Amino acid sequence: MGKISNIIRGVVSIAVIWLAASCAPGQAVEADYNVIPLPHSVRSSGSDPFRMSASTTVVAVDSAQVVNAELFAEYIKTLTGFRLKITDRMPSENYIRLAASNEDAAPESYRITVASDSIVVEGADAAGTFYGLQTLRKAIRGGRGDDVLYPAAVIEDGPRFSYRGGHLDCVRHFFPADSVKTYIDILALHNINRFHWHLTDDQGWRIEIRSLPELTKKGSVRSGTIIGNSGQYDSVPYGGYYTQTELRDIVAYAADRHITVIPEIDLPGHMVAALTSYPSLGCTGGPYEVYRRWGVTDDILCAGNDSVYVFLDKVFDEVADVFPSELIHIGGDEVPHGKWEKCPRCQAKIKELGLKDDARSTAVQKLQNHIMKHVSDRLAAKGRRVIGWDELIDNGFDTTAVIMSWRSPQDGGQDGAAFGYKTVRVPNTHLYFDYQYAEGDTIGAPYWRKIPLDSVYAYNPIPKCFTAEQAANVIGVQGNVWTEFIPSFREVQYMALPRMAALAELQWCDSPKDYEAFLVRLKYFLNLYEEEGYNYRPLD
Ligand code: TNX
Repeated sequence: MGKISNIIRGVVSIAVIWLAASCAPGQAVEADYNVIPLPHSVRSSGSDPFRMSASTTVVAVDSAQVVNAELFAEYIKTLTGFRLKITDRMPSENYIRLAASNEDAAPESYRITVASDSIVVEGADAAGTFYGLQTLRKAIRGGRGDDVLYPAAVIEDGPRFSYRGGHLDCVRHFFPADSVKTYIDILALHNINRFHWHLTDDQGWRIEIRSLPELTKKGSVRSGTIIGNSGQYDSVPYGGYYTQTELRDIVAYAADRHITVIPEIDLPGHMVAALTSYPSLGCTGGPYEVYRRWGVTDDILCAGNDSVYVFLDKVFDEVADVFPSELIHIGGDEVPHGKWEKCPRCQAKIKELGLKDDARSTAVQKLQNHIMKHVSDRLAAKGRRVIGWDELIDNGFDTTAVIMSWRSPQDGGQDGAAFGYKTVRVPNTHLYFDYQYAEGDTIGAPYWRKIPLDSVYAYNPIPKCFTAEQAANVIGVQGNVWTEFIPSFREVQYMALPRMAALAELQWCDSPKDYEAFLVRLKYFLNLYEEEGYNYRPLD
């Protein structure tokens, strides 16, 4: 009997200890608002902190805020292990309330008010609320399973640039839809709001166009790939493309994260995959072969062939149908005009249009402008606007186009902003994340220029010599990840991270110039990469 009661007593006391442990407040870690990008202003209010725990409720009323709340709950689960409840009814305390009522504020801005019993995140719009939640997420500096103590404060924040871009080339190497979604998650973590998606090039056509089935049937596969820079080729067929169902799904996935997908159909050069699919689109009629190596080729769309314009109409009608973005990227880079000089149909077109060399552009450059303008007009009729590489300026495109400035003046590039164009700056001297970080690297493009983290951070999107008007033309900044030398998605992440963190501050903060302070914030930010399972280049 005594033995049994001892056993019972033992079991009871274990149960009591277990109950006490599970009801007692857990450990807590203190949050820190020194995140990336650094918020504009943080005013501490000195009262007790807010304690976020498994019993905290997120209050979201309208559908956009419910999406924000669900994403936030996922982020917090990854970092803490507990899942926040979401409700549309206000509890009396211990809640995080999401609102988009701060209507006078600038787009995408937010205010967070942290008190001991609640946090209120007020966005100027749903995107602003999302960025506020990102700040709360990023403020957690570790401690899985622990509660989080948010210091009482008022945080006011908003972006410097309205266009904050991240680019990915899914042609030179193909990354399946799930990887693209992960890339979008990575962009969202950096408060980036535009995903520039490079979908066509010489080495593959990666977007389903239902009225032109050969584009993906033939054009999405190359018969082999150059091995590194060696001049040797493998003979492994390489391909892939996104169906329109996948594309729409990705557009919606990005929209939930307040990211607009800008598709790029690169023309009239970088088109060998399309020429292989429909050889009559070229000046010579081919035959063509989906490119197995990198670089620039003379084979481009024939601008004297009327069926090329019909082809482009079909492509862009479907592109506009799948992608709701106002801006559609039409490429325009690296176009040798040799074939047009010799092509009787192109020469006839030049004559017909009365194109002549002048100080700004040659006749063939103007012919390129004609084909770009055709696409632009078609898209304008649908309420869209084109964005293209800075070669558009040389060819004489009018200022309705947004210019993506990639070349430095030494490479013949012109800054659109100085010429009156709305401009996104993505200089290959600072913001090309395909370039290796440092001498001796084995991952990434082995070009002579190396782009270390500090040189990304040092980039100044608005040169001192700009007038106020020119400065106002700079609508944003972007980082590009071309993938000639980046075969896997793990390596894409390594090349982008942490340079994208430096980019995020260029895009968001007014004057991100204290590199040492950035590095301190970055040390904690890298924990987020770890927790999310992202691959990144460790700091030197
Ligand atoms: C130039 S940037 C290109 C791309 C290459 C890249 C490599 C631009 C408009 N054209 O086709 O992939 O350099 O860094």
